[in-house]
Amino acid sequence: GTMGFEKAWLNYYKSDNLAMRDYFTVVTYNKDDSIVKSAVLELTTAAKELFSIDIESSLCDMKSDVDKTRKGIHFQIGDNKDLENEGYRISLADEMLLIEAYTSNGILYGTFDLIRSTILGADVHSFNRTIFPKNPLRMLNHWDNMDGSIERGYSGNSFFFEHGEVIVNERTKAYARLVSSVGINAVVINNVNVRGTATNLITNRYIDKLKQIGEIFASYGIKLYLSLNFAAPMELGGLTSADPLDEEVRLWWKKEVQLLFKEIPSFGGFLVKADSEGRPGPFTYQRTHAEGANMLAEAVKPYGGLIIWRCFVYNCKQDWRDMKTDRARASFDNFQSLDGDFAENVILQVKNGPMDFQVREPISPLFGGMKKTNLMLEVQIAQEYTGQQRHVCYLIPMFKEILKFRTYCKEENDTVFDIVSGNTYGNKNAGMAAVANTGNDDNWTGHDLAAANLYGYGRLSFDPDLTSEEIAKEWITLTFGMKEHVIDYISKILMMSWPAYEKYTSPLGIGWMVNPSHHYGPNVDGYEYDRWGTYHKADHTAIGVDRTKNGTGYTTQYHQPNQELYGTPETCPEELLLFFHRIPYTYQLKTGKTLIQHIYDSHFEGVEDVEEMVKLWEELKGKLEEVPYHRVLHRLQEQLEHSKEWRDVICSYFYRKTAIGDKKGRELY
Ligand code: GCW
Repeated sequence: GTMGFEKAWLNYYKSDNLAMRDYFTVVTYNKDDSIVKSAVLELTTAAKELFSIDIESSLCDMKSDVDKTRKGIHFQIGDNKDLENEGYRISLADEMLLIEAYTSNGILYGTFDLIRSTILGADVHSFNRTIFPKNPLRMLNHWDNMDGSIERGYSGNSFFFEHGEVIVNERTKAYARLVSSVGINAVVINNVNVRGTATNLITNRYIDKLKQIGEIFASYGIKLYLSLNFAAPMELGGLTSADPLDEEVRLWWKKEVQLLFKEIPSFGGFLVKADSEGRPGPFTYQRTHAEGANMLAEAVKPYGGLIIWRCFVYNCKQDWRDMKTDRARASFDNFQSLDGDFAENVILQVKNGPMDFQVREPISPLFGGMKKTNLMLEVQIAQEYTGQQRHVCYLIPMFKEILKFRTYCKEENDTVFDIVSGNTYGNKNAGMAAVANTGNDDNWTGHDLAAANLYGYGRLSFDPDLTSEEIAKEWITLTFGMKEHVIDYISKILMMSWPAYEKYTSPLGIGWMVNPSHHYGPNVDGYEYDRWGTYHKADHTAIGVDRTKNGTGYTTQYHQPNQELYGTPETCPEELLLFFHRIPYTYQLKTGKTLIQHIYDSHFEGVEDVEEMVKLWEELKGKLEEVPYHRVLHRLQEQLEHSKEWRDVICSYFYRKTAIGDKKGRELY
C-alpha cells in the first residue's frame, strides 16, 4: 500500500533477556544533536517494545553527574579520537553500560548494536567491544523515477517520488531508521537514468522537499545524494553544449550545485551514469571520462562533495558477426588507461562483474586494475536477473565471494574488499553501493525473504567478516522472533536459494537467457537475436565465448595467476567455464559428467531444491504470523512453477540442439 508499511526487522517482540532488562530503564547522554536524539528515541522504542519500560532520558556529562552505580545506559561522545570514522565502543563501567564514540553516527550504530544484541540474547558481560565500520561509504542507490515507477523495482512504487513530485512522509523516517539500523550512511534517491523532470531535481524547484528528506536522513546519519544528467547545462541552462572543458559549462555547474549544498547541510554529492545505454556524457565532445568527472568534482569540491562516476560503459549495439567486440572487456577498456587522472573527490563505481548482475560472473578486472583511483563496488540487491523478488535468492553468499576475491594487484591486501574499503591503497573515498530492492509494498521488498538482502547488504558493508549464516540468523530472529525451527528452516532456505537459482537458470556462468527488456523468465535466444548484443553463440556442437588471449582477450585484463587460471578450460573454475570458453557439449567436466548431462542434471536438481524449500516453509505453518507466512508461501509456489519452466525450456533447447538425450531418461520436451 501507499501509506501502510511494516516494521520489517525493527518489529521488536517481547524479549525474555531479563538480565538486560534493567539497563533499559535510564539513558543519559552528553551531547544533544539530532543523531543522538535518534539514538535516544531508538532506545526508548526498544525499551517499550522489548520490556514494556518507559525509559528515562536526560542530558548529562559522564564526568560529572552520571550515576555509575545504577544500571542504565550512557552515551559518551567526543573525547575518543581513536573512535573516529564512525566507530563505537560498548563496555560495562561499574553498573552502567557505556557507549562511547567520537562521532554521533558511532553512538547511533552502537545503540542499534546494543538493541540487536539484546534481542539475540546477549549477556551484559559480552559488551566489551570496539567496532568500526569497515567501509567508509555504505550506500544505497535507488533507481526511482519521478513518476513513481522504479526501474527494475519489484516491490511496488517509489516512496520518494509520485506524479512528478518529491514525497516526504512517515515512511521517509521509517526508511531512514531501517537502513541506518544496518549502518547505511549514504543514499541516492533517484534513478541513474536521469530524464525529464528528474533533471530538475538539482534546481530550486524541489528544494523544500529535498531539504526535508535531507533533514530526516541526517538525523539518522545518512547523507543524501542525487543522480544528475550530464546534459543538464543544455536541458536546463540553455547552453549549446555540455562539453566538460567549456568554461561556460564549468561555470554553470559551479553555480548550479551551490543551492543543494547550501540548503541541505548533509548533501553528499552526485552519482553519474554517463555515455552508457544512451545517456549523455563526455564522449560526445571527444572528452574522456576523467575530464567529465573532474569538471563536476571541481564544482562540488568547495562543499566537500563527492562525484561517484559509474563505469558501466559499453557498446550496446554490438553486431553478432563482430568477434572482436566483447561486452565483458568494455569497462576496463574504457577506464583503465585513465588510472591516476581522476580528482581526489571522484570515486569510480564498478559493478561486481564485467557484464550486468548475472547469477554468476567473474569479478570485474577493474578491481586490481586501477591503483591510483578511488573505487567503489556496486552490487544489486534488486533481483533483476535473480528472480525479481518473486524467487527467493539470498545474495549475501555471492557478495562474500566477490569481496574475498584476490586480484593479485599486490602481494597482500589485494582482495576486492581491501581495494574498496581503502585498505590496499589507503584511500578514504571508497566503499560499497547496492542498487536497492525497496518500494512502497507493505513489507518493503515484495518478497518477505528479499528483506534479508537489504538487511544483509547493510550488515556486510559494515562488517564484511560476518558470515552469510550469521547475517541470516540475525535477520530471521529480528524479523520473526526467536522461535523453534524458524531460525533453522528459514536459514536453510536462504542458504540454498542462490545455488538453486543458479542451477535451474543459465548454466556455468553463461548468463542471460532471459526475456529481453524485462529480464524475467527463460528465453535462451532472447539476447542472441537482439540488437543489444550479448551472445552465448550456442550451436549444435558447442556453447560459449572464447575470452582467452586466443579469443577476445578478456582474460588478459586480469593479473597473474588469475589470467592463467581462467585461460584454459582445465584450470578455469567450472562454475565460470562457459563465461571464458567455448565448450563442446560432450566435454567431460571434473565430475566425470559431460557438459550436456551437467546441464540436464543441474536443472532437475534446481527444481528439487525449490521443492525442498517449499516443504521447509510449510513446516513453519502456525509458527509465523499468518500474513507473512502466506505471502511467502505464494511466492515459493510461484517459484516452483517458474523453476520448472526454466528447467524445461533450457533442457529442451539443448536437447534439440544436440540431439543427445538424458542418460537418466527423464522427460525432455
Ligand atoms: O542492466 C541495466 C539495467 C538497466 C539499468 C542499467 C544500469 C538503470 O537493465 O535498467 O539502468 O543496467 O545499471 O545503468
